[in-house]
This record gives sequence, C-alpha cells and structure tokens, in this order.
Amino acid sequence: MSEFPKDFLWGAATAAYQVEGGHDADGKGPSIWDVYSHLPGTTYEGTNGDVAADHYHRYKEDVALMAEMGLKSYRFSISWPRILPKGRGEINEAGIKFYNDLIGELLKYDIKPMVTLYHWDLPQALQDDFGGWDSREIIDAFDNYARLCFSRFGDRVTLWSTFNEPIIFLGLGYITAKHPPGLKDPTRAIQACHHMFLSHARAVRSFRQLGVKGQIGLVNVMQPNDPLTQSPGDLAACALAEGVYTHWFFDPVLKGTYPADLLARTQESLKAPVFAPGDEELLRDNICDFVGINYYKRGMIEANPDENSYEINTSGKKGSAVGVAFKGLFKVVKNPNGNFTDWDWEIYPDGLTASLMRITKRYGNIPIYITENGIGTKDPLENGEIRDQPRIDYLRAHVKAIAEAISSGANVRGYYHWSFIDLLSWLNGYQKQYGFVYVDYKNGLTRKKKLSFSWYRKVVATNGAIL
Ligand code: BGP
Repeated sequence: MSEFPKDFLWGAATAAYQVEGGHDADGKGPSIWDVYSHLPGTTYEGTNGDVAADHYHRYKEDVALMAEMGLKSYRFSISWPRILPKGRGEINEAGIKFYNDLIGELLKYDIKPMVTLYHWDLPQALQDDFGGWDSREIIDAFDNYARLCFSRFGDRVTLWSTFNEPIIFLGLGYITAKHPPGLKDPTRAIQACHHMFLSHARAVRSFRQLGVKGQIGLVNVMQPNDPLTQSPGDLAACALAEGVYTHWFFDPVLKGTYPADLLARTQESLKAPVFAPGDEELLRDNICDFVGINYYKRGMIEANPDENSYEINTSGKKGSAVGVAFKGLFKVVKNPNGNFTDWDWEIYPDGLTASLMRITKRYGNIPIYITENGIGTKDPLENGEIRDQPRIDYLRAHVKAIAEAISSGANVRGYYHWSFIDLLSWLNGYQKQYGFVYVDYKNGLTRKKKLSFSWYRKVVATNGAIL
C-alpha cells in the first residue's frame, strides 16, 4: 500500500551553475558565481562550475538516464546570464535554444519540467551596473527576465518557482560573506531580501497577467529548529530562530505580509526593510500557488551571549564545524545525541515530518513540493561500482517521513531528490556527492549509475509502496 497520491511527482533536481558547465559557451554572459569562484580562497580548493558535469553538452545522455529511472519530473534552474548575457536587453537565442531543447527532450519521455528562475547565478553585469539585490532596479530586471522565460517556455512548462533558498543566497551573500557579493552587512541583507520578495511578487503577477497555465511558487530551505534545553533563554532563542528561518521567508509569499513582531523588531534594530509606496499591496495581492521546501537537517538552538561565528565545515572532516552564531540572538549548535554526515549535518528524518506539519499548521492546505532532499557523501568507485548504501538509508527514512506527514494531512505533491547527478557543491567542491549518477571526473566525465539509482527506480515504479 502506498501513502502517496496517484499523480505524485517523483523527481530529482539540479541547478544550472552546479551542473551545466559551458560557462562561456555560445554567448553566455558571466554570473556572479563565475567571477566569485575564481577569487582566491572563496571555495573548497578553488573548485568552480566552469565545466561542472558538462550537462550543457550532455543533457541528452542525462535525460535518457532520467527516463531509464522512470522519473516523473525534473527540477532544474535557468541560468539568467545564459539567456540574457548582460541581465537585460539583448537576448542570447543560443541560450534559449538550450532550454528549449532540454524541455523538448524531457517531454519526449513524459518527464515534467519544474523550472527555478533563480538559483543564485545573478548576471555579473547587474551586480556591476547597480549592485544587484541591493537596488530596487533589480525588481524590473527580474520581472523582465521572468516574463521572457514565461513567454518562451510557458507553453510547455507548468511548474515554476521564482527563487531557490533566499535565506542562503542573501544570508551567505550579505551577512556571513561566504557567497557573492561577500558582505557582512545585516541591514543591506534585509533590504536586499525585501527586493527579492518584491521581485517574486512581480513575477507572480506577470505569470498571471500572461495567462501561463500552471502553478508558481517559491522554494525555501526548511530548517526546523528545536531548543537545546528547556531553559527560558534557549526557548526564546529557538522561537526567534524559527521566526527568522521559517516565518520571515514563508509569510510574505503565503500570507502576503511579513510576521509583524519580527518586522517591527528588525526595523527598530536595523532600520530595514524600508518600504516604498505600493510594496505592501504588491505582496498582499500576489500570494503564490505552492511552496517548495528543501530539507537536509534540523537546527539545535541555544541562546547566544557570545560573538558572531560563521565558520562551517566545508572540508568533509567530521567534527570540524564551529557552527553559526549571531551575537545576542541565537547559536546553531550540535545535537550531542545526533547522527551526523561528514559535513556535520544532522541526519534527522523526523524533522521532515515536523517541517511539513509546521507548514500545514501555519499556512493551511497549501500544496507542498519537497524540492530538495538528499545526503552529501564521498562515494568511492570500487571495482567499477558505487555502492552508496548511506544514500539509500537516508532516502528510505526521509520518504517514510513524508508518508507519515501525508497521512497526517500534509498536502505533499512531489519529491525531488537532490541531486539527479553528481555536481558541484558551492563551497564544498566535487568531493561532496549527492547524485544517483556518478560522474567520473578522472575519466572524461563518464556517467555511471550508483546503487541508489536502481533503488529509487523501484520507489518510483511502485509509487513508494516498496518502503
Ligand atoms: C541547497 C542548494 C543546492 C545544494 C544543496 C546541498 O542549499 O539549494 O544548490 O547545493 O543545498 O548543499 P551543499 O552543496 O552545500 O552541500
């Protein structure tokens, strides 16, 4: 017996910068990641996405593997500078052709495309011209880019999301200085975040004005937070973390307003976000159709009287994580009883059930897609095989956790494993692998199916019943 609805979308995901390569092929412009990853000391051992898995040139082979697996849907992102090399203005038709070909290939096998408009690779030209997310000019630029995508691909793509994980690209870009533009400025982070919400709302409005047949949503990383102890300090810190990670990022797109208490507190302490006339109405009138959640781990939260700390484990040496802490607010600490990956991410499937139920409780019967979930491991090729049993164990437990949430009333419509194929991990290089398909970087990027490939194929074929 399967808990999963009949038309449940079993899928897998990637993102343009991490998988495509072809960084300057056929007229593509540079993105902020093309530039940033080439600056010394920014990524693990200087890795970058110049070539990545070379999906740009090998998409047919990759889609054939998806078809062999029986995937119902594939989530990928469009590289903004591939189709608009300067972010606006002149269109690169070769870039449009690539996505048309990819979509055509997917549909040939009945694989439903789910498109992310922004998975972090902002055209560098927009960063140079007006400071990217810092400026309100981004709202028009993003809306024009979204309209271009809707008009060129909207006849065949029916599932769209505007942004992937705003808390990560804005938090790491503007507070912890780990992503471009590499700043430590919380006030600018909050204002940039406001521009992101407005860009999202404008794109949702355009989607409806253009009459695209389908649904549009936004993807957040979901980190359910739990207090380390029941002390009043830890409980208050945990409530704040939950507000920051969850309510701040879901309320504006699902309720059309920021959480009032947190907004007042932020405007008082940081003097941001600053609203312009019309902003409130734009958010209020453009609630989106679904939410995507990316789930990897939970957060254990403690009060933090200490200094800021932004060090994370990017080496894969277990136990080397210092942890993230925000002075006077909260600290994300290691669960003393937890089970961790080599990158110190807690493996906690119950957190996925909890996340789905928290979303359902706060936002009602909103359709939810799990847009990412997976485990980063070092998958050795041994005797020509990749026996990634930890991935299968991780997946089995997490898919069961979803079934549990569905039977308790969560409206989950699909599940996308991260990732379909091995690809670049932004700060962790190619040694942190997530795929069902192995890419042999030492041997001409040949593809090889891992053990998890056949396991997931059975999950898809039985609509989750083999669990
Ligand atoms: C999410 C991103 C993905 C992916 C994944 C795994 O935050 O949306 O792009 O990278 O996390 O993270 P990492 O590669 O850092 O292990």
